[in-house]
Amino acid sequence: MPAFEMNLDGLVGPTHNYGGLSYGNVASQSNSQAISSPREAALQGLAKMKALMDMGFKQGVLAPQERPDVNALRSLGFTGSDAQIIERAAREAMPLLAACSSASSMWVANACTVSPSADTADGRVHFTAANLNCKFHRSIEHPTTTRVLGAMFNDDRHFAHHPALPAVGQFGDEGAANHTRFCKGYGEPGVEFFVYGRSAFDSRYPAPQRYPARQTLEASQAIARLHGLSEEGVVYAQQNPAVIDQGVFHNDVIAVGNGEVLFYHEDAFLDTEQVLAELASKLARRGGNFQAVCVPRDAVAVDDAVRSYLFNSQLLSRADGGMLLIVPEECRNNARVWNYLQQLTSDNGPIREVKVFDLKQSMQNGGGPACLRLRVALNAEELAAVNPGVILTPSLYGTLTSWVEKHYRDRLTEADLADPQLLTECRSALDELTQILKLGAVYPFQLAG
Ligand code: SUG
Repeated sequence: MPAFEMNLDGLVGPTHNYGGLSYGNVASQSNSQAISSPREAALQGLAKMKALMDMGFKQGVLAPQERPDVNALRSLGFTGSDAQIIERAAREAMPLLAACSSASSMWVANACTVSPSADTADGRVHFTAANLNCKFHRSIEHPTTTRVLGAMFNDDRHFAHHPALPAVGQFGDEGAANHTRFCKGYGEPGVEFFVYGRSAFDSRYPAPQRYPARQTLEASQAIARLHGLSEEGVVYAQQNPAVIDQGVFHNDVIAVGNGEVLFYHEDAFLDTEQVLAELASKLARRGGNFQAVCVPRDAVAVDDAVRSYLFNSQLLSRADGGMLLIVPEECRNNARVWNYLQQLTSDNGPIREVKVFDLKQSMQNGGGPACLRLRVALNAEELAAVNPGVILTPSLYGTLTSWVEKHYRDRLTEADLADPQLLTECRSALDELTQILKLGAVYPFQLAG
């Protein structure tokens, strides 16, 4: 049966702003309090989705979340009407209002971990929403994420949904950003590669000194168990703690893989040789020929990788078998990275082509092309079971563009978050969106009562 990889991109929500909320994420910290443009952010994301659709890739849309999250503020002791809650939080606890207003669910590489049916014990596609436990503003995403994924992949015969892992740092889970699947073909059993930043229960593992390691080994192991993955189909690797301390807060900031190819930085992992050998031998037992493309630190330093987001790119299989790398504009603006990319595509390796996208609004918060998409490998029968409302078509692209232009502000500052009208705008936009995407009721304001 034919199989595909579908990219689901997060639609940027109407409250996109620069809250400086992610310690350890250099871009989020350095653009704190900059003026954002939610409208431009959403249109930049839609332009990337359209370009991939036009190139023939399967492309879907993942809906944003209701923000500000007044229920989260209620759980922190704010009372009264929604407007009163927002006004009081703005007066007394602006950092909490900013956290509850973040549009961070746009980075859907962190929405969940997905294991395709060819890898799982029960032959279904498994999804586990990420608890995103390291940052408060992200930890409030998973209940809605689970409902949205349930509405998109709504067929028990093909899709299994697991709630997020326990909400403690020991099971800190950041979803697909630390998970890569290698395979010969998307419909064939593959090797799932889990990269963690620390162990929560075993002090023999090293850990970063400066910035947090968001993903634990124990969280990755729990996901593999929940999804029914077999020992032969899993490889665990520890991220190099030194690169976390240089701003590599997820593995997808330093490595990306697709099919039989891993594109990674020389400093990405601990015990690199052993990790590569295990990937190669496990993939060989699945019939695949593992190819590792290493970017040497002499060509691109970790700092250049973090600033340009070279590795936060999408690695896609073209119909002719060559691979295409989708990179952010910041890669072209960095001479070392751009020179490296010119050489990479001319040396007859697996990566043949580079395409550049302007995603500046998201990039300024540390979210590149790969952060904005969730990959789901599906066979033809499973693809037919996906809610068709979320699959991008030229007409849906047109509808979503007009929807953004109708509902989104062009400019947002921290002071604007204090305006209760923003919640009203967000709710009316999302109410319309659930009808456009045929999701049913998924948001707290639609479920209340
Ligand atoms: O979790 N930024 C996100 C960026 C996530 C990127 N995702 C991947 N690498 N897959 C984060 O740090 C910043 C929000 C703010 O500061 O306003 C933020 O949450």
